[in-house]
Formats: sequence, C-alpha cells, structure tokens
Amino acid sequence: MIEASSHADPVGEREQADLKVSVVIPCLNEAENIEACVELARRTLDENGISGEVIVADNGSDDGSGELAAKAGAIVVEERRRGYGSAYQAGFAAARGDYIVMGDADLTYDFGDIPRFVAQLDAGADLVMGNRMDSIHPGAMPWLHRYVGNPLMTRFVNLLYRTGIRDIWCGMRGLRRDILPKLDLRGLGMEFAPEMVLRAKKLGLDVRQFEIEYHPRGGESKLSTFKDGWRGLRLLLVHSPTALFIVPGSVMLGVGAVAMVLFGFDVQILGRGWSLHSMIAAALLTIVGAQAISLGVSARTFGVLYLNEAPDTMFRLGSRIGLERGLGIGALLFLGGLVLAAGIVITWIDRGFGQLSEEKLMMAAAVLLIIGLQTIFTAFFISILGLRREDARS
Ligand SMILES: Nc1nc2c(ncn2[C@@H]2O[C@H](COP(=O)(O)OP(=O)(O)O)[C@@H](O)[C@H]2O)c(=O)[nH]1
Ligand SMILES: [Mg+2]
Repeated sequence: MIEASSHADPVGEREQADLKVSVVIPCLNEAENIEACVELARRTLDENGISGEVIVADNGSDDGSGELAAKAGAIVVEERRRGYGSAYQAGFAAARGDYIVMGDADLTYDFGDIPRFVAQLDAGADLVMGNRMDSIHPGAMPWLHRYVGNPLMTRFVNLLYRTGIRDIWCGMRGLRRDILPKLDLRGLGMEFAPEMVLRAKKLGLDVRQFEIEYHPRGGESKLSTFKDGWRGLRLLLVHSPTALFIVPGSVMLGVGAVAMVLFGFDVQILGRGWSLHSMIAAALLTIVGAQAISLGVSARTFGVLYLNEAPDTMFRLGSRIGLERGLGIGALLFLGGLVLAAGIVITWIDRGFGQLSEEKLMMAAAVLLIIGLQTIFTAFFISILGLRREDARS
C-alpha cells in the first residue's frame, strides 16, 4: 500500500504518471463479481481513450477477491479496518488521477457509465452523483430501501441541507480528487456516502447528478438496513446543529416563555385558569429550550472554527456579541431574577415571615437566574472554543 505520510514525496513522482481517472472500487468478499467489475472498468477507460487506473480497496476479503482483482488488472490496496468508508479512504489515498470515479464491486452499477461522470467533471463539476431512483431494475433494491429508507432519508437531507440530490446513498459517483482535503471525510462506515454529499454542499462546491441504471446484485449485500441507516441519520443530525438544537430549542423556549407569562398573569385559557403545576412545566420547558439553544450556538461555532463551515447569521450574531457582552446579557438576566427574588423576600418580611404564596413569581425568578447563569457559562465556553483559533492568528 502507498503511504500517504511518507517524506520521500512519492506523490510528486506518482503525479508524473499524469492519470486522468482513478476508478476506486471497495471490496469485501465479492469474488463472484470483482473480476467482471475490474475488467469492465479497465475496458471502458481504454475504449474511451481515458488515461486511468483501477484501484480495488480490499477490505480484508477472505474469499480471494483481492487476488482475483489483481489478476484482472487492478491495483489492490489492503485496508484491514472494516467499513465502506474505511475502504474508500484507503482507495482514495492510493489514487493518482485528477478525477475519481467510485462504484461498488457487485455489478449493480455499470462501469460503462464512467465517461458520463468524466464529462460532467470536465464541464466543471466537483462532485457528480448518480441517481438510481427512476431506473431500478426488478429485484435490485429491497422495497424497504426503495420506498421507505432511501426516499425518507433523501427528503430529510434536503430538508436540512437543501442539496437537491435525489439519491443520497448512491454508490456510483465521480469527484475531483483535489476536493478531498477540503471535504475532510471521517465516516468509516456507510455514512461515508451521505457525508460526502453534505460536506460538498456545505462547502458550496458544484454538485451535479444524472440518472443511472441500478441492477440486481451478484452475491450478498453487506449493507445492514438499520445499523447503516441509523449511522447515516446520526451523521445528518450531528452536522446540523440548527436542526438538532436550535429549532427545537427555540420552539421550547418560545412556547415555555409565552406559557409562563399567560399562566403567571392568570389568563384564562380554554375557559379555565391554569394553576401552579402548569407554571412549573412551562418554566422547565423554557430552561431546557435555552439550554438547547446554548448547545446549538456552541456547536455552530465549532463548525465554523474547525469544520470549515460558512459562518451563518447565528454565528455572526454570536461573534458580534462576543464574550464580554455575552457575560453582560447573562448578568442582566441573573440580576432580573435576583430582583424578583428580593421582591418575594421583602413581601415575606413585610408579612412578619408568615404565610407566603408567591410560587409563580418564584418560578419566574428561578428561570431568570438559571438562564442568566447558563448564558454566562455558554459565553465562556464559546470563547474556549475560540482559543486555538486566536492563537493561530497571533
Ligand atoms: N457494507 C460494507 N461494504 C463494504 C465494506 N468493505 C467494502 N465494502 C464494499 O462496498 C460496496 C458496497 O456494499 P454493498 O453490500 O454493495 O452495499 P449496498 O450497495 O448498499 O447494498 C461493496 O462493493 C462492498 O464489497 C464493509 O465493511 N461494509
Ligand atoms: Mg452495492
């Protein structure tokens, strides 16, 4: 295997090969199909006069796939860490072409499509996605994936990231190799597939798609519907602090705060008064909402500082406020709570430390005190996130 970290500048030497396309094929026990895949890829490159190489990233197959691939003319890279993403990372590290065309080792995709991907990349695309959804051959995709998993997940991705991509899991793609450092992909499993799309979109790259056909597989699928589905979903969520924290947090904070005011002033709703119990529930909702927003703002800051993400309104607002003003806002909220609490104590003293019934006001005071403190801690936490950045600049 070629070592990416070697100091002998092997990349420089290898670049001289002046290859246009590296076809990278991940392979885990695909003895039934791997030769045909490599041969077709190789033949397509040759027949279309595309200078290229075929790389098979063998993921520790024990059925002789690796040897078969090598015999069929592929460069075989060994990756022992299991996973679709790991296999691709190893294949990409060995690739020398300007472009990479990706595809499974199971004959579901047609390597005869390689020139179509190359044409889009030539025309300026950074990432080209296949879209199988309108050309799925009978028996090629289980109905759970075809009608439930895939469309739901794709819709969810587009809700969060507006990629416009119709088949987020599609395994046949083309990309410019020089975008890989920027993409900085980390997924070791199947989540590598959606990760690539959403990272490309977040970085504002030129992502295109066209229809391809999807054929039934030879050999057994390595995909595990629920495990891999969850890994994909998890990835989508953690890359979107807005969807994960800020939207639900704002809803909770908004509903909680309005409810507290209504309950606090004994406004009749649905023809009846709302007691202390509702006030407590509303107060807790407000606090959780504020907490979720704090986490969201912190996560957005992390994304901009360390994941190369574009600063959005939320981030700009946060950095405009800064540590000192953030502390100021927190202190004001805290002070507001303190004033309310002091009012309650004064009433109590006034009544000769007797019977007291200021529970609702006490809840309001507690909410202000807690959110005030939380704002102060969040302001500090965000400035901790910025420490490394500040150092790097000075
Ligand atoms: N799922 C999975 N696929 C792997 C792994 N390593 C390599 N692969 C290859 O990645 C490709 C995609 O897997 P596949 O079973 O076809 O998944 P599907 O296309 O989503 O049904 C195939 O060529 C596998 O041989 C691995 O650890 N897990
Ligand atoms: Mg497959």
